[in-house]
Amino acid sequence: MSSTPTEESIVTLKAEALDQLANAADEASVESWRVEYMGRRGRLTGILRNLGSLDPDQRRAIGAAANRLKGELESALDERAAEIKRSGSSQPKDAIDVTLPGRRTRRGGLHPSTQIIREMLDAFNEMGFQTVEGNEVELERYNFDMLNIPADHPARDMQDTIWIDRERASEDGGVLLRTQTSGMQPRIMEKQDPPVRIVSPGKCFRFEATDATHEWQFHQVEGLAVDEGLSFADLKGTLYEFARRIFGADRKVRFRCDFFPFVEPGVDMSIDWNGRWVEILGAGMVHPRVLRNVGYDPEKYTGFAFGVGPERVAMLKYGIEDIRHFFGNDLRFLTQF
Ligand code: YSA
Repeated sequence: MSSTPTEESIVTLKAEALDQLANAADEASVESWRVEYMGRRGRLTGILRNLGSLDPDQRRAIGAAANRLKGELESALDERAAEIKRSGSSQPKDAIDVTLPGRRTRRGGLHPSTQIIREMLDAFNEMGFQTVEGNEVELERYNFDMLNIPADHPARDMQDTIWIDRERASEDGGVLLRTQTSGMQPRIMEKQDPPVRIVSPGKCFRFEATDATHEWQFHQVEGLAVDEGLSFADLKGTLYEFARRIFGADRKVRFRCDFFPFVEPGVDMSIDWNGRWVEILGAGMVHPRVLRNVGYDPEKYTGFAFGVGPERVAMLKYGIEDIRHFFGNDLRFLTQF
């Protein structure tokens, strides 16, 4: 500053300097500020240098004010520099440090249940089954009654569930979280005439104690085929081929008689797991009463159906020892797939 220093110019300089310093966000800005105000050609240095042009009284008064300001600006400078160091923002906020090593971007992935369900659906699709999506909230009528499981049937106890509205006054009965995907059988058959060949994946819920092979929420993939002349051999052939595609030709498979009110005869299928059998599905020939319930003629049509548990399939395929990992939300498990 080369003009004659005045008290006003010192007051103005102080306000500008402190304002600008407060806005200096990093070390480089603080250094530019220092040069602008206190460097060899700085604005305050200019005032101090020009004190000699003043008369003695003014020089004393303005000189004292200028020196006071110099002390204040030096303290403010030290303080601001320390603040910046403490906050670690020696870089502008949006600066990119190109010297940092690269980090892998975390990519999301499909849940293991979704992956195995897709694999299972692919196998059935290739065998001619069409995929149909179902509903998780189901009417009592489809989950139980249409499947030959009336209100007083003991099979209901084995599939105790979470009711949305149990007392609902309707001929469809209450509303519940479905216990099995089998409700899709009557839903599909009511809508279309044979031939039928569908698979329907989705979530099921049961009010039951959990252990290594039982969860209270799990998936199933339902399968249904109805046509003239379908036999138990078609059921067996379809399920053996499914097991071969998923587990390979060498894995041991066991078929056993089982009971489900909506099939006759009924079976279940297990897969060998280190000398132990783990059940993956229930199946059977569609009960004539179920066919009649949807208006099909059981003298003309026969059918087979099955319900597979994908989490159990994935456990057997990948050696997962506890089904509870699937819904534990633990990334150490989920990211392995
Ligand atoms: C039977 C005959 C048919 O014509 C059609 C479908 C069925 C299956 C029947 N709806 C059913 O749900 N049978 S099941 O209770 O034995 O379950 C079938 C499969 O679902 C089981 O083999 C298992 O793989 C899976 N599952 C059942 N409860 C489970 C479970 N998976 C995990 N946790 C549970 N609590």
